[in-house]
Amino acid sequence: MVRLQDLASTQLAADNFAVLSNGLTGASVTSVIGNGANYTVTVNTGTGDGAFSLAFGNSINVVDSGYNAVSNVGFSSPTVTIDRTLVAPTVQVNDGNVQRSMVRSLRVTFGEIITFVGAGSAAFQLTNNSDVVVPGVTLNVSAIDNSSGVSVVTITFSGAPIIGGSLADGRYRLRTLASQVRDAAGNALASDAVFNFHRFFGDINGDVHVDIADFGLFSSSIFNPANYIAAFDFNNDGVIDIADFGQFAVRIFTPLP
Ligand SMILES: [Ca+2]
Ligand SMILES: [Ca+2]
Ligand SMILES: [Ca+2]
Repeated sequence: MVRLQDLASTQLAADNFAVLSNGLTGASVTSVIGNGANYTVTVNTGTGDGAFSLAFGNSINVVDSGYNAVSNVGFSSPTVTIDRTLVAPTVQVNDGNVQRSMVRSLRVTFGEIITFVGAGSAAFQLTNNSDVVVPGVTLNVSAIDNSSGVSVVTITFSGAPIIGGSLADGRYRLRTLASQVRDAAGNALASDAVFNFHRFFGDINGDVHVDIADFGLFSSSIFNPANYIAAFDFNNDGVIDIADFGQFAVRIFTPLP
């Protein structure tokens, strides 16, 4: 409802109003009903997420009760937020380093504040790249951290296949289940969000091969506490030694299954 004082003789039309939108596509005034000082302005909010407000666009044909032209109508509505979608999350492996030699955590960042429908652990699924759930691996999902203004959770792993805190060698897929996440407006993901990654012990540069490029760094780290590289510590015992080298040696120049 728009109340415009002193416009008692004016018939306003859609083109007297302007929709100021941010992020919305195609927001526009669809009808203006009323006369004199009171109008109901209906706005089609278009598509997408964003916000809009309604303002007076021009004063064409606007006169006051004395039929004097009105040139400066001060009107703007409160801003209305429109949220129709849940932004898909992004996933970071470990701390964001390219290495895939030890995969000990995944950091899932949503584009906004979310809540889980059930337990956080029920919102994620770890499969191989054929979508078969990886047996024996438990996903430990942290509490939601909203301190950055968006929701972030960290996933770590436990279970028999986990050695040194890391997933075993393999090609993986983290699936964020659309049915288990909602934004503040109650929106769900349009579909499950899928993130593909791999783990291959020794692959310090993340190129899915364990080869001479990786060996260069491994050799600088073995028996050299001053150059300890945690991503080469297969058994996570704080040293890079023959036990870790044994694991590196059986993989070099072999393909990741
Ligand atoms: Ca949203
Ligand atoms: Ca490599
Ligand atoms: Ca070690």
